[in-house]
Amino acid sequence: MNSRKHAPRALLAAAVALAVSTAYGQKNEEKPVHPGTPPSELMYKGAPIPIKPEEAAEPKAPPMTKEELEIGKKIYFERCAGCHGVLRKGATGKPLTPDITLARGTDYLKVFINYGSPAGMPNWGTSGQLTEQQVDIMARFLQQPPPVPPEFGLAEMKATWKVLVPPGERPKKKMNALNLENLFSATLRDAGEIALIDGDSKKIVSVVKTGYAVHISRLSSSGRYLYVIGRDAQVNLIDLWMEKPGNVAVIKVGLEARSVDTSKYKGWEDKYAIAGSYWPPQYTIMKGDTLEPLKIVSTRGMVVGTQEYHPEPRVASIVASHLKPQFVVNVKETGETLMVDYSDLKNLKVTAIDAARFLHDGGWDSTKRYFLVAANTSNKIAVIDAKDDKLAALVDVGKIPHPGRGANFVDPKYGPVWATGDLGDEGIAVIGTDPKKHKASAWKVVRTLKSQGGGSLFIKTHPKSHHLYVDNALNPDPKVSSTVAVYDIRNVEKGYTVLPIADWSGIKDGPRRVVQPEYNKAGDEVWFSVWNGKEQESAIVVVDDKTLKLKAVIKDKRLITPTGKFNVYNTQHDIY
Ligand code: DHE
Repeated sequence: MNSRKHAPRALLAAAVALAVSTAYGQKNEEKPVHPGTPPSELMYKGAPIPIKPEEAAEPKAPPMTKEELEIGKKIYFERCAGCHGVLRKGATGKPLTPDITLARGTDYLKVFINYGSPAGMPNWGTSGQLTEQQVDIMARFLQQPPPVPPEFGLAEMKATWKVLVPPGERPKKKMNALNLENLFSATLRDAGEIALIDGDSKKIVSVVKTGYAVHISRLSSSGRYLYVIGRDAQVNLIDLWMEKPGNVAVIKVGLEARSVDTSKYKGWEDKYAIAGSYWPPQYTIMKGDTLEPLKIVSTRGMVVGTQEYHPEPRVASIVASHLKPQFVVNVKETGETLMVDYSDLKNLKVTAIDAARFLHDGGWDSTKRYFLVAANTSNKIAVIDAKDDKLAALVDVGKIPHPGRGANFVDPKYGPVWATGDLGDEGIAVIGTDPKKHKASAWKVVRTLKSQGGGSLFIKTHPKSHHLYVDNALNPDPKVSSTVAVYDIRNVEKGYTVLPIADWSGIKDGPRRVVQPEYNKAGDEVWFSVWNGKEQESAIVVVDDKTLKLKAVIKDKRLITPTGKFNVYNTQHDIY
């Protein structure tokens, strides 16, 4: 039946996002209400986006009261937009535009929102997640033209931009006794903060206020400056040379964002920072030491392959090239990788490489010539050649690859390889990365390892280690999501050892998701977050990489919802 094919799918996805109505750690998160769709996928895609309802303009055709529209907007931006896009044109989720929803009508939509469907539509009404009134509001809201949040140009950015400590008033040399190279910046997601943790003593040195739901930290080329981006598109610049490292500048580059990096090419060290936004779809190049916005470039344009216009192509991962004065900017919905030459911002040269749709996260190969980026719901890894500025390959992998920055190691049989885990299945794709000496295996999946299951977010190794760690943070089985699998890269086919990280933390309650392995500078310790709800205790567990035994547990009241951790040295030098 046609109707079951289209509207339910669209609504399914909307509801999927709605299903994730509660962020991690809240009470019903372990209660999946999504028959047919793995909870891991739903949880990951359905994170609320930080656009405030009042920031979205009024829709034009409202057979709804103003109050109802506000409720609809709020529910949509908090629950649905992360998956379906702010403009409802579909992103990783299906489109929910009026041409689809109007044809279905209110009663039809209500039934689906209320009861769900075997295809995966959650039973929002009958599960009690939405009231009857909310179901009715959403059914009508989805037939309205999507409200459009405002643009965010130079004037808006400048209005948010603050230099808290001007460069001239900053220290001329490092004023603290910290071993900066082994410092970790840990995301405290739901606190809107990062914790700076001394890798040697494992003590929190400082907790710094940042944007809402911080996403990642990256280092300047020199290692002095730390850049942190929040989901609300706030960039914080932290000076690690200060006696107590803290914020020296702050700016908002939009309403929603995920990525930040800094210029690393010789002669341009610490000069520029770049941040990519989800809304508005654009990237912003800023002065490295003040965050002054210098150049804003929209990413709206045509999708690779179909060459149709997309109004909201979000900026996913960004990485700085070591080979040229270039930023590698990956645009999700159009599937283009933009090689942005920052040597002349007034005459900006951008090489647009057709990769594949849904570009997300990725990392360099060991030579730092090739950037391997997941085109996640296309189930591909795109290999970008940053020397010749072209696509080297598109590699088919498993379902929804999610590498973080991936893992580089030398495979005894196939030579240098890079690996990614999958969110959507249990596979780990090991891809050959050496087209010179191992031509036959270059850009091919040379091995597919089996992990503990789906829901893998991050994989990690270190040049000095012979271990490969794979988390399964979003696996629905708590036994899996609270542990980590380790492979011996000298014999990866031998299978994995499971480390009970969450048990080692001593924490008994909560989902205790084990997420994002990160090495210390020496490459002999691996840090894992034990990520619990905001009101619950969380921890960071440190494992001795040689013995695979517990080395330390970092617990502190301030350690609220730790997710990513970024070792200064490894992040600065792209070691993974
Ligand atoms: Fe992330 C990296 C986007 C959900 C933790 N995340 C990234 C990057 C992107 C991205 C584009 C790459 C940045 C770069 O390298 O420049 N993440 C998104 C989403 O759009 C998504 C799916 C949903 C959302 O609404 O945000 C999402 N991410 C999550 C989570 O749920 C995680 C687990 C916890 C959280 O903070 O919300 C999470 N993402 C991370 C981490 C990294 C990351 C820890 C960096 C990994 C690294 O080792 O570099």
